[in-house]
Amino acid sequence: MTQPPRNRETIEHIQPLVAFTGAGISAESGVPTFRGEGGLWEQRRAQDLATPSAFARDPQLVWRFYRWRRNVIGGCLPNAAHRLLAEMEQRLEDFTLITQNVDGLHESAGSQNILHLHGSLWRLRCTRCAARWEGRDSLREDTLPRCPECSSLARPDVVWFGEPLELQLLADAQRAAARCRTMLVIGTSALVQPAAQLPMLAKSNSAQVIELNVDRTPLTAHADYSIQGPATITLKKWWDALQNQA
Ligand code: BJW
Ligand code: ZN
Repeated sequence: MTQPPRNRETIEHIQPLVAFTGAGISAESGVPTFRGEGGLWEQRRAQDLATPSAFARDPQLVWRFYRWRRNVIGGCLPNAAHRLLAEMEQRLEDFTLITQNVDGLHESAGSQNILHLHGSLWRLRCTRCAARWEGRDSLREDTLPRCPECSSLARPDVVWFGEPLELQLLADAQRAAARCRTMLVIGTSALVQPAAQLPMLAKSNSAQVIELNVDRTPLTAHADYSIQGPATITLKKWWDALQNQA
């Protein structure tokens, strides 16, 4: 179905609520998405930049890509959709934010409890020991970042293709998806596993799944409602309609 929900629901009826976000929520902040027109993988091959073997082969190339992303995203601000999700966290008793995004804009908007399935662009980790650290400052272009504990090569603390998601994090996300009454799926192509299973998990446990996206995705046919349009507009419309029912 591609029309907005009638919103017979009130704030109580939609909880537990899970918001599950992807790159599309940050598109209106100027953050490039991955797929589709102008997406990162349109001009580049993911297997050359976002896999462990790419990093082993050419860490300079991979770090150049991540330094560039950090520079672009460092200049982006959260948008109205990020801010509204942060407000929902304050207003609702049972709200969970699950994101695939590594850009940090949910935190900048004020969201506090976030399950970051694919890590963070603003954290680094050691390729040898267990060290992990925040690294927001710009990274020198002439040298590769090193671990402060053991001086081994550092890598972005993100999840690349072929790498497992952090077990506890995935379990927490699956638990939230399985117990929610409503899941908002915002700005994701719903292609990348295992994250893409979360809406289906919610659905198979009788949640209402509402997709907010500018385009159709493989999830569209399974969603209870699919609201087409930019997230800043559709999320506000959905939330405002809910307030008017209260
Ligand atoms: C808007 C909008 C607006 C725009 N408003 N909407 C074959 C079949 C099935 C699975 C596999 C397979 N081959 C390989 C796999 C597994 C693989 C996978 O899923 N591949 C598929 C692509 C085929 N998955 C993995 O490898 C994962 N790990 C794994 O499976 O481990 C198994 C394992 C177990 C035990 C031991 C070892 C391994 C890991 C996946 C990691 C993904 N990493 C990335 C990079 C993160 C770091 C970085 O940023 O560099 O995560 S890839 C990239 O895709 C990033 C994203 O989080 C993720 C999802 O993308 P997202 O968010 O959906 O963005 P887009 O660009 O795709 O979509 C944007 C959407 O927004 C679009 O729909 C637009 O229409 C919409 N939009 N503007 C609303 N204003
Ligand atoms: Zn180390």
